[in-house]
Amino acid sequence: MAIPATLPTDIKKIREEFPVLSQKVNGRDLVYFDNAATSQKPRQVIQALIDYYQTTNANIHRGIHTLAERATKAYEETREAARAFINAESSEEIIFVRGVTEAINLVASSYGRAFLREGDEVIISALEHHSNIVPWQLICEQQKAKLRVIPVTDIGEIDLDAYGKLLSDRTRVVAVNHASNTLGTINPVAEITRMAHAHGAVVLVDGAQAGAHLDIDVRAIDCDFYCLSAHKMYGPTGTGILYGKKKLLDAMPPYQGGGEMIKDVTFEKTTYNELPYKFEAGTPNIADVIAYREAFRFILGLGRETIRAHEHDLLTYATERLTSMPSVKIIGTAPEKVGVVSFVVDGIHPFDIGQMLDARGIAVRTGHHCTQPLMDRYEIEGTVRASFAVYNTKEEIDRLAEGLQRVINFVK
Ligand code: 7TS
Repeated sequence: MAIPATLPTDIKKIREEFPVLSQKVNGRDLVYFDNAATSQKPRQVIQALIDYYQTTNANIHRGIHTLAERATKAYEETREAARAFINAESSEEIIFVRGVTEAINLVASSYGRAFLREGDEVIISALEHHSNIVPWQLICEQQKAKLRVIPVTDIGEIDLDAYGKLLSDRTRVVAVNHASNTLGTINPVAEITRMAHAHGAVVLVDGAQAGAHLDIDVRAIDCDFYCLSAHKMYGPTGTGILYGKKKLLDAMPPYQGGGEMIKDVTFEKTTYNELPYKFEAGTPNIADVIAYREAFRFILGLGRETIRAHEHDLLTYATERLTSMPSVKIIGTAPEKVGVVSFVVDGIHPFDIGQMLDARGIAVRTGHHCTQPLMDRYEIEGTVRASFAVYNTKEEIDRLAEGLQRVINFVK
């Protein structure tokens, strides 16, 4: 695509790594602002997938032949890369899953079955994605435990005073996101964890919207579980990680039964494999796990500080541009945000805005963003959401603002 000459050359270079960006959509250069749903993939991730199938393809952990050993080694190298990326103590604490949804279901189901009892409480926030709500509802119903919800403030922050009041000796689990997919709010997860631990509760952090944007240090946060989806951080779909503290994972029963997760099987009794394999039943998503390693390399190669600074610039610029439009209202104005701008426009349905922007080659998401209770909190049906990645530019935000102005002029 024609990159405006005003762009810093490094952004041009970064964009060249993403083949999908250099296309026209509906006759215009694509502006991809749906990164919170899934990010685009750099060449090195795509190439790793091709290379794997062309040179390696074999099942892991069981063959002694050369290809099987090569595949196993590459698969385990991603585990080590994931460990380092979030600063976990041991790679035994890294479980490969399909993504954040499966990670949360694993913890809710396995930890919940073993440790939740009637009258116990699980705390989530009103800022959660459905995948950090529904698994807890399911297990609470099953175990007769109670789900409690921390309210959010008008600007979209978790209300820490209210949280403090909800915590009690009945609290067993606190599950919150590191950053909100709908509002962009970055939550004080270390503080939330400290408060939960004071009551003996374990903490799960949903890092879906943090992986591509924030520094993640699970030992500094001291959370008990942390979840990532590869596809939201420049990696492939269908894989991600669950981090869990070893002593908790050791104490938890298996989530699924099958090959790989066992030590010995007889019809009378089965003993389970050690960590992390106890939680990885069956043939995993080998190719995508191997390519995930390149996503970690891509992010660390650019540097998380650089990414954060660039996206912060984009967020500030987009916020200014949209705030200057009288009929536009931004939902979620917390001082600490990742690059997400959600907004509503007086008298125009978000869906119509999304369609008209798409006609101009601009991809945004519209609707409730899988956070219906949050929409209820603000008494709206949905928003239009633009979410940024490292390859986005201010010129693209200009295109969004111009497109939006045309929609408003057209409808009004
Ligand atoms: N948690 C958060 C905070 C999310 O943003 C998402 C996906 C998930 C969990 C689920 O992740 P998955 O990889 O298991 O699907 N969020 C979005 C979104 O904002 N638009 O599309 C998907």
